[in-house]
Amino acid sequence: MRLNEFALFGAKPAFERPLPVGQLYFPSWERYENAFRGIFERQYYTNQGPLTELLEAELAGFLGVRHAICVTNATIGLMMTADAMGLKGKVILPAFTFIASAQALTWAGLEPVFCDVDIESHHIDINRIDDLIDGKVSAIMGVNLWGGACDISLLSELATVKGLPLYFDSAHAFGCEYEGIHLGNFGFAEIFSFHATKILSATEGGCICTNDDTLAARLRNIRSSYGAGEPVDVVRTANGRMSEAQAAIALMSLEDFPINQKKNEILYRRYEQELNAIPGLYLIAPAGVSFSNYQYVVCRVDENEYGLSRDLLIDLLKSENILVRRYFYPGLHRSVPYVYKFPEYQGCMPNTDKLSASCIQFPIGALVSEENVVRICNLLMHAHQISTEIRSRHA
Ligand code: T4K
Repeated sequence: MRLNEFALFGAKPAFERPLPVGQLYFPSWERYENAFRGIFERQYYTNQGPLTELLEAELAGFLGVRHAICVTNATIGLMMTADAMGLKGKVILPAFTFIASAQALTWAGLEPVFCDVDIESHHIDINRIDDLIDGKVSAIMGVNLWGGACDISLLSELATVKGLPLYFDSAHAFGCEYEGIHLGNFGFAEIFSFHATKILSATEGGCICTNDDTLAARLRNIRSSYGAGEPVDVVRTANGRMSEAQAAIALMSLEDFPINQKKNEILYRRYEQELNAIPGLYLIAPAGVSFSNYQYVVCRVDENEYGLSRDLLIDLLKSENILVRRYFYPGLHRSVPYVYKFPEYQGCMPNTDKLSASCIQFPIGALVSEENVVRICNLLMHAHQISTEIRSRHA
């Protein structure tokens, strides 16, 4: 390919319809219509209706967990969990995650303590946690990223030794297994996201999983009086209810999970095969899990080897209608408001800084085919081959 065959330099975009990174697995119109007809016939739209009850039972059965508590979205689930666990003071979490992981703590009146991540796995660097623990730290929150997981065994061991409760933001990890056990069963609680861009979708939605009956009772009371069961003492309540419309979509999505996971895996393997031949692009394998949902295709761009910076590559691909993203940018320690509140973190998160400057997420999910993956990778190879020209023309 020559320079003027790229859309960035005037050609027609390679893809007519934009290819997003989000999963966007949705049921057929007929299934959707049928489910919604039921809701409208019952004239019962929210407040722990029959579909939400059914979804909670099905999720608990699928994951093998005692309690699956459905909520409006994962962010409110994270806020409610911090409150229900009675956390005070500070909570340790990785600096390389989505802003909601930290903002949920801020909403719960807690101070996030940022920990750098492991450069290979992208997960919290367990060796750095000890130095961050002081008398004010009341918990550790692991974040399970990219369809992978933290080193849960080591993290649990450390939390036990330090006498700190451990819980997980598992927004990316629905359906994944660690040593053959579904995520959702680890720590005090795990929170999943059912956002449209996740493999299990309720358009918006989420779920808190726990095997702790007391915590579950508190969470149900905090969520709202509906579906709460026995009232228990909680400091505050909220409205974190999942509507029947959300539950209907999530039920169909759960039914489709095996097919959608398989499709993702096939696409991931195709990326793996194609990217292997391109210098400077390194695909990140889902860390630590025995089974992955392959929800994200994350790649590290080595600018020197590939020939283009990560950000120039993003501009190039977006102009071709390949809507790649740079999750997570910037690291939380450089994000507002934390960059102003905690200037002491600057310079202390070298791995988070490296990853947020070099990671790129490629499209995967319902709207992507194997043929699309091959075309994307061909473009990537061609861009590498004429990277010097691209750089000088773009300067
Ligand atoms: N913890 C972690 C580690 C998380 O990653 C997240 C959320 C949370 C907690 C909180 O979970 P929730 O409270 O959201 O349940 C997205 C999502 O909004 C967010 O859920 C997700 N993580 C985050 C990583 O990404 P954006 O703003 O970067 O993506 P967005 O909505 O622009 O969508 C991505 C792509 O998908 C775009 O190319 C457009 C396309 N798209 C998206 C939607 C929603 C469509 O084509 N159609 C659609 O309907 O945040």
